[in-house]
Amino acid sequence: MADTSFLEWPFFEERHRQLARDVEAFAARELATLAAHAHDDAAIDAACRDIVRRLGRAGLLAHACAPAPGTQLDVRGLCITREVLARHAGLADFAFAMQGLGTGAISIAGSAAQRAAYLPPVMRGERIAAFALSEPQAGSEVGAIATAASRDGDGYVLNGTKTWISNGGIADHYVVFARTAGMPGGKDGARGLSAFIVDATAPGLEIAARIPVIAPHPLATLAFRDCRVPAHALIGAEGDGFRIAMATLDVFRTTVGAAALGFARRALDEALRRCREREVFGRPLGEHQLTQAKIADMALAIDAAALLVYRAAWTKDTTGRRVTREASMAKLYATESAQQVIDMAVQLFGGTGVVAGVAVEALYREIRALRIYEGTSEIQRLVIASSVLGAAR
Ligand code: COS
Repeated sequence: MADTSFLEWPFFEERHRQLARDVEAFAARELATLAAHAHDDAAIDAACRDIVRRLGRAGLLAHACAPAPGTQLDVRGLCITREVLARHAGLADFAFAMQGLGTGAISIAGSAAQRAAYLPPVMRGERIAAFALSEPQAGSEVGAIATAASRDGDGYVLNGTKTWISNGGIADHYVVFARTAGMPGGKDGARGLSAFIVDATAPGLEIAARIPVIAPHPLATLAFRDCRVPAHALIGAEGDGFRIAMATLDVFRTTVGAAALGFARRALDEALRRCREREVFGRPLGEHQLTQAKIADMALAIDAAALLVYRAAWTKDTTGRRVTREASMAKLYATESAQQVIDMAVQLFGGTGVVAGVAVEALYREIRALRIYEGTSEIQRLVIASSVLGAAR
């Protein structure tokens, strides 16, 4: 049984503790019976759609969006849900998280009409959302985005390529960041970006390629060829795109930390079981001091990560202010330390730890991308340093 004593920390209200119990009950009820997804694309896509529908029916996707104008995303709710789901099944965490990330810009900056049209079906699990920021030449450097959105009559025409798009191919809409002014790269590259909601059925939008990854989930490259969207697809005003993307990442980077935390907690649970069950040199593994050192390091890393994740979430929820530094610290520390925690768990399992399909082997694959997506560890260090140096000026 996972340690849930962190829920007694003052960051949480009773509704958060109840949410943790609800997600736990959902996982026990719905995820245990979910067929282990095969490594073929169709089965993975079907599993994702199924999980989204189940999350919607259970009411858990209500925590992924902020439908009422003037309200904000509940970052602690997002984090708790991701943490608990990640402890049980990486694909369930992925499916939940993308419903939030793929509507984050609408929850944060959407008009009343955009909220009403897009958020309720996503919260019911009836429609699938995706976030399309990265491009082949614009990953870390958002200001290098080259996808163009040209004003044309009463709408915009999009041309360009987006890649590493989670839910690519199964999403019903994509929030796409494209250039309405200025040139890619350079000092002013971040200005002139705008955010659009593009329905998957928009003519001129195609799935150019499926990308197979280490922990399989739907991931694709999208091509926009004279893809026309109406003027009301624009989120906020022209030129707001960079700010909207960053504000979305300020929320979701913290939740990536929470997912990493869920993976790390699961690794510790597995390691503790191994310590009880495995005997070596005539004693249980857990009675050896070298093992105890690992267990101590794992538990310490988990608590430190949890403090950073829930500090960032609590600060955003209770102040509403920009939490760029706190979110970057949470993501950086939680993902990097989870990788180490999981690696230690694999080591404690010995040869069994690298057998395809065992829990710690799956965690070892699941964690890796979290140190890259939504801002690499290197970008998080740049963001933290820039904030610390700026404050000292
Ligand atoms: N919230 C609101 N506004 C923000 C912001 C935030 N979190 N971060 C920056 N801004 C504003 C800045 O205040 C600045 O405004 P002004 O032009 O009015 O001064 C503007 O946006 C540009 O900011 P900055 O100069 O910091 O932008 P840079 O081009 O230097 O880029 C980094 C900053 C590198 C941090 C950004 O490009 C980044 O986060 N890259 C990683 C992207 C990423 O996560 N990719 C993964 C894709 S999602 S899977």
